[in-house]
Amino acid sequence: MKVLLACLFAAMVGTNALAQTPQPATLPLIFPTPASAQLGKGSFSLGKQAVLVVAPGTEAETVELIRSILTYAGVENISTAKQLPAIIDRPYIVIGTGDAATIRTSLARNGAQLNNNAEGYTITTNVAGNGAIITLAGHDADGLFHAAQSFRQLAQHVTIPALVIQDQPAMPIRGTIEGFYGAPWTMEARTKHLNFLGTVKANTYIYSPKDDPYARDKWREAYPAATLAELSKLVATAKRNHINFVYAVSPGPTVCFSDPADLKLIEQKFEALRGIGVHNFYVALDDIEYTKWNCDKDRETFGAPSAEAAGTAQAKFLNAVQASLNAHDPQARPLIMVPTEYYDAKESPYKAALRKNLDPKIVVQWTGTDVVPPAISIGDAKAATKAFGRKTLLWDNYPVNDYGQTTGRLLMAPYTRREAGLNAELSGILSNPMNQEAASRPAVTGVAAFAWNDKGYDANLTWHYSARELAGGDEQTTAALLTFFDTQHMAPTFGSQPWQPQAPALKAMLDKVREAIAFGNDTEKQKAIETLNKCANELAGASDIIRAGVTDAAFSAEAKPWLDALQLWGRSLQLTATGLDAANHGSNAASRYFANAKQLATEAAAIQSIKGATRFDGPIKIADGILDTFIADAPKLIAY
Ligand code: 14T
Repeated sequence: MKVLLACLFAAMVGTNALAQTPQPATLPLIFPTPASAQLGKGSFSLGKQAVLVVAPGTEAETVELIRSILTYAGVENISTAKQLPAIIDRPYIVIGTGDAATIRTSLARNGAQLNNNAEGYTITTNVAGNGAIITLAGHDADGLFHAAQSFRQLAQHVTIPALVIQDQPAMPIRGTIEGFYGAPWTMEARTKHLNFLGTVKANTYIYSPKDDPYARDKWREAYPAATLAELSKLVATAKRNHINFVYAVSPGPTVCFSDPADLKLIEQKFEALRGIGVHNFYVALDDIEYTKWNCDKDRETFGAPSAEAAGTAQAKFLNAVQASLNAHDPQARPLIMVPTEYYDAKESPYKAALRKNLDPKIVVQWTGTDVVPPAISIGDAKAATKAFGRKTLLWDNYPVNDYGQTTGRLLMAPYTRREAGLNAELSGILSNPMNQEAASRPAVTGVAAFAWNDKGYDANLTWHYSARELAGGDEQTTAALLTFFDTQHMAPTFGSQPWQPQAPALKAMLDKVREAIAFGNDTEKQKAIETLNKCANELAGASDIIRAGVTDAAFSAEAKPWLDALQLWGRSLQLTATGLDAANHGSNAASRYFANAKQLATEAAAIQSIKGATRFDGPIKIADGILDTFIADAPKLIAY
């Protein structure tokens, strides 16, 4: 184990490849946390030769995925066999779904039961003869794909312990809704996102960018053939990753609910997307005026405009859309909608009308007790179930950064304050991410992991996992990323109180420095200033480490102004530390250091977000309220 000197986020481990003596087997950490994982006896290494036993009916792409995992883990020669032989002389990997006899036999041989839940899977690993038997058994094709994702993490260990994993999702719907204002993701970003979603056992991506004109302002117009061709590629990428691609239309600003011609236009829009393989549709009715009609016919049909009349009109319209989906597509999944009152679960005439009239099959989304709530409890979700007349699908407005309070911010704190046990009251959770796709992954990883296993979810460990993933496993880059995330920890609400504090790790360190300077003896003061200096070096160096170390260059590109600003703020803190050291030694050189620190802080605070990257442009914020305050206060702490 190598221990790196670090201040805020120490690199915990190096590699255990250097372990000299045999170590006891340890339980591997897998994300999302499996429903259950138990160590057996012994452990083994994959080595250079392995045999793959593929049960009939296994998806070719999953077989390829498992082959690439083995190759990445160092297996040079993968042969195949139809079944397990009597004598095992190397690792055998048996893969398939529960309906295959091979799988049943292999599980039985390992004393494990097949998982019986949709998307569930069982993994057993056992030492056998001079080799091992690894069984990846999916309840269904999705389950086997998820098993492969867990195996990817297991195979990164130099030694793999004997174990049994039984795993299945706590919530049936997990993933993201590209539902923000401002620059939509590029097709390339979406492709990477879908590939990423597959790795965190998500199963849903909803296409609903507010700024796609053909989905909102010009919803009545057909997509240009070129756009449809690009969307078609995305749908295929989603399918490969066992992600349900859902297409959303937002007709609210102009739709005439009682006009059959508008229903027909929605059908045509969906028909075009069905042509490229979409079988799940969505109608978004958020952020519209519901106390006026868009046409006279609605007044004739539903009476004077009111919230209640809007609820009835929307429900009838959506029921017709649902009926049409049933009629046109035997594979159709239930329609999903977001209502106009999506931001609370309070009883109201609108919600009562919706509840009373809306086809019970239709899935309803809701964001919590506010558009961006401070927390979400089981009680909140229960109230939503009651108000909307069905279990809701949570639209979680985290880490979305398209509203005023998020100007100049990336939202990179761990995903927290959602109560364990929400799985009993929600059909699932979809995260509304940031305009920055790669930077959204830590939060989305949290959402997917929580929705997979809310009771076993650990926010901090999952956050570390997501940093390690972005860092391609490199510990120094992981630590630098976590240092950076800490400076983007603040999560605003729609109110004045943030729901996540800014820079808690940095604040804890700076607080200690302040206390040592105020209360400490000479040695303690000196030590505190040294610590400060070390942390400042880390802040100042993090950006270059990140730029050199992240595996997806898109992350550094999206975060460019933040990384630039972090570097300057770090240098400003370095000068501050040097200034404090000088002051502590009674040297009036301190004033020059402090002045330079101030100059750099001013430069750092002037850095602007990339024009047009988010809905609101503005100055980049780095650990605001923490770092700026300390740098401003430092010259007053020690008399010189
Ligand atoms: F439908 C929803 F669940 C929802 O959240 N709608 C929008 C969403 O597109 C946006 O990304 C999100 C965060 O800003 O909030 C909703 O948009 C609003 C809502 C407001 F109350 C934008 C401005 C508001 F004042």
